[in-house]
Formats: sequence, C-alpha cells, structure tokens
Amino acid sequence: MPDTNIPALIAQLHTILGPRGLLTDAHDTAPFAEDWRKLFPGRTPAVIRPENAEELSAVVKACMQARVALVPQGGNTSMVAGATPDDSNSQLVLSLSRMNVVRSVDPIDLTMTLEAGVTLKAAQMAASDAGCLLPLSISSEGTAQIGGVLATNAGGNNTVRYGNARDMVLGLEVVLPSGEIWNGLRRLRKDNTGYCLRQLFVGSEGTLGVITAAVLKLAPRPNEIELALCAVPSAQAALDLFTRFNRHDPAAISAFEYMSGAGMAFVAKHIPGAMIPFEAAHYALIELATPRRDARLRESLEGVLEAALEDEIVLDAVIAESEAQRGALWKLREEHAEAQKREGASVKNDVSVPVSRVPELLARAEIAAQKLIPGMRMVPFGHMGDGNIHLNFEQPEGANPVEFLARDHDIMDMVGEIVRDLDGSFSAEHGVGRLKPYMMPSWRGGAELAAMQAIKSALDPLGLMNPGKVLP
Ligand code: 2HG
Ligand code: ZN
Repeated sequence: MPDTNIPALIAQLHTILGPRGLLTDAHDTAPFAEDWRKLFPGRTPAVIRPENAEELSAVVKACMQARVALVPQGGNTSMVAGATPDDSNSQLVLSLSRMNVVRSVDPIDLTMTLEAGVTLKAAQMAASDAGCLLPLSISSEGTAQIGGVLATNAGGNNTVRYGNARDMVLGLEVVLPSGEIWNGLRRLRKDNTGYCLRQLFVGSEGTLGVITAAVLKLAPRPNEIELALCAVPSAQAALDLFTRFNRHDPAAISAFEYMSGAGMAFVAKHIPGAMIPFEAAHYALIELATPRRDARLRESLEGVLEAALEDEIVLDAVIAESEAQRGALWKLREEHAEAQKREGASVKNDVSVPVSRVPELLARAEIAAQKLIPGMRMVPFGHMGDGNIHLNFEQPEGANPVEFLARDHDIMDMVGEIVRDLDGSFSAEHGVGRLKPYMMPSWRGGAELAAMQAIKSALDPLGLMNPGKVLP
C-alpha cells in the first residue's frame, strides 16, 4: 500500500540523510523552487542534499515506496524550467550540490572523473591545472553543475569545435528510478557493448534517473588563443566571415558567435563595466585556439580579417591583446541573458537551423514579429557556427510585461513555423523542460515520441522522476 504521507517520508529521509542532508524550512527551500527565469514559481516541502550515491539510492527507494516525485537539480540555471518543482508542494527537490569532488584528472588518457555537483567552472579549472582543457563553455558556467550540464546535453560556445556535452561523456554513474546504482564510470574510447546507456541519460533532463558522477573527455590545453570582435554589415556577412575562417583553417576555430546591435545595447545599459568598442547593427565574435606554440594564429586571424575588411564583409574589428581583454570581450557576449532579463520581459526561442540558413531565419523572423506584435524587439544572439540562435524577443518598450508574456505561445509558434520551414529544431541546446513539452507532439510525434514514452515507462514506471518535464 503506497504511503503518500509526506511528513512521514521526510522523517524517514532525515534518518537517511542527517541534518545537513535535508532542508525543510520554507525560507531555505524557496530558492530551489523557483526557476532562473521566474516563469513557473513552484513550492516544495523539502530539498534533499545527499552526500553520495548510496544515500541517494536509499532516498530514491523511500520516495518510490511513498509514491512521491523527485525533481533533480544542479545549479538551477535552466532556461526552460527543467529543474524546479510545480506548485503542488508535493514534489521533492534533489540537489546534487554536496557531491562536488573532482576525483581525478588524467592528462595522458585526457579524461576527468568528477561528481555531479561540481560546477562547470570548477571542472574547467581542475582540467586546466592538469594542463588540459574541458572544452565546454556556457554563459552560466560559474553556477551550472556537471550533472545538470550532462542531463540537459548543454551546448554553448565551443560546440563548433568540440561538440555538445554529449560528445564529451565517456562514462556515467546514475541512480535509476528503482534506486539501483548503475556504475558506468568507464573511461574507454572504444566500448561497443550493446545499447549506449550513457547517451540515453545525457539529454534526458532528469526524467530517466539521476546522474551522480561522470567521466569526461578532455583536450590538450591551448597555448595560443586569439579573439576578435567584428562589426559586420549584416547577418549574411557574419555567415560569410564564418565560411572564410572555415575555409582558411576549420581546426583552429573554437568559437564563432553572433550578436545584434539590440543585444549589445542592453549589455551596455545593464552590465556594469561593459565596454562596447564600436556601435554596429551586427557583430561576430571569433575565437581561434590551438595547443601548438608555433601556429601563428594571430597572423591567420589578421589575414582573414584584412581581406574581409577589404571586401566590406567586416566594417571594424578589435583583437584582444591580453587575457583580460579576452575576458572583457567574452563578457559582452556572455552577459546577454542577464542584460536581457534586466531590460524586461522576454520570450526566448533557442532554435537551430542549418548554418547556411541563419540569415534567412533572422530576416523572416523580424518581419513576422512586427506583424504579430508591433514594437516587439528582436534580440538574436548565439552560436552562429552551430546554426543555433537565441532568437529572443523583448517586450515593446513600455508594454505591460504580464500581457506580453501571455503571448509567449503565439511568439514561439510564429518562430517555430519559420524554423520548421527551414528544417530546424525548436530546442537547440536548452532542452524541453517544463516550458516546451507541448511542442513535442507536433515536432517529434509518431514513432519518435512513442519510443521515448516507451523508454520512460520502462525505466520509470511510476513516473516519479522529474514529472511534467520533456514528455507531454
Ligand atoms: C547563452 O548562449 C545561453 O548565453 C542563454 O544559452 C541564451 O538567454 C538565452 O536565450
Ligand atoms: Zn547559448
């Protein structure tokens, strides 16, 4: 007979976890119940903070017995409300933040083994200390944790060269919805032994189990890095510039990002210390990197940019002269989300299209947007080298934010129609979360969604792992 008595369950969890492992005071639990964008305010009776996989296993078994749902959470930086509970006050949050040990870094194998609660930034630093590079970089890396980064298959700024989080995973440890621990922390480059379970959990957004540790693939740490910010006359020119760098030396490109004048203006307005070198309607940020010390990336960069300036594909350019200047230029790009949040209400569209179709996407979206809501401000930015644009819309100046946000599905559907026509995806890197399951039937319906649902029922027959996320 299931026991849905939450106070009794919490008393049981208290015994398993001890006082440090459980938060129940409303003041302490509130930050875990609200998503970063504040789209879906939730409530939870408790936040579970296990110290290791064994504790977590016991917790999952107790919750299963009591038929109480769990919402796994890393750094709580989801853009699609994928890691927060609903407002029923009946789902428990599972925070992995106490499991934060980097267990080893191996510079010969080029791997690192670490626990889910390590922040991405701390993981990058541990890799760097060992002469290696963890080539995954996202705007929220100071807060985002490895478990969440993997569970959502994060993409970010270096995907153009190294792929998404998925491409870095060699092994995983997962606590399954049954409470069993699967130890798949293998660090093999080749391991062809049946279904690739680890890839099933990567991108499952906590709906199939809880990632507790991982083995990640590293790269050698770069010794030469060059970064340029360019003003370009159009999105098409940004694409042409990308093509030129690609033809020159694709192996050197570690990032190729696009920004608009609108987004840069928000950064200038809202982010203290942001210095925009020149005003433009469109920008490209290009990073080249290599572990070689004799690659003369600076010459390469200058050569391509000089030709592009001559052909008026680039209007102006600045090259970072130091690590500090590199940091300052990257900040202009990475603070876009924060600046947009401070400007007011916005509707985000994390979409991807074939790289060659990005300019058409932007042109068509601008026209359709003005038809739908005159005065709505398009703020496109993102990972142009991957065809992944954050095609975000800010409320018209002075508009009522609540009324604007009430139109979110209209805006997302307007963008979706264009993206579908361009053979793109409605979620490139942020995932589906709680915001977008309604889109799954029309985008992934039929055999694909049925297979996903079959996998979900096989692993989580009671539907207690992150319910309401991903699947409709
Ligand atoms: C980024 O690339 C993040 O900065 C956030 O993916 C994008 O705010 C967004 O839409
Ligand atoms: Zn992004």
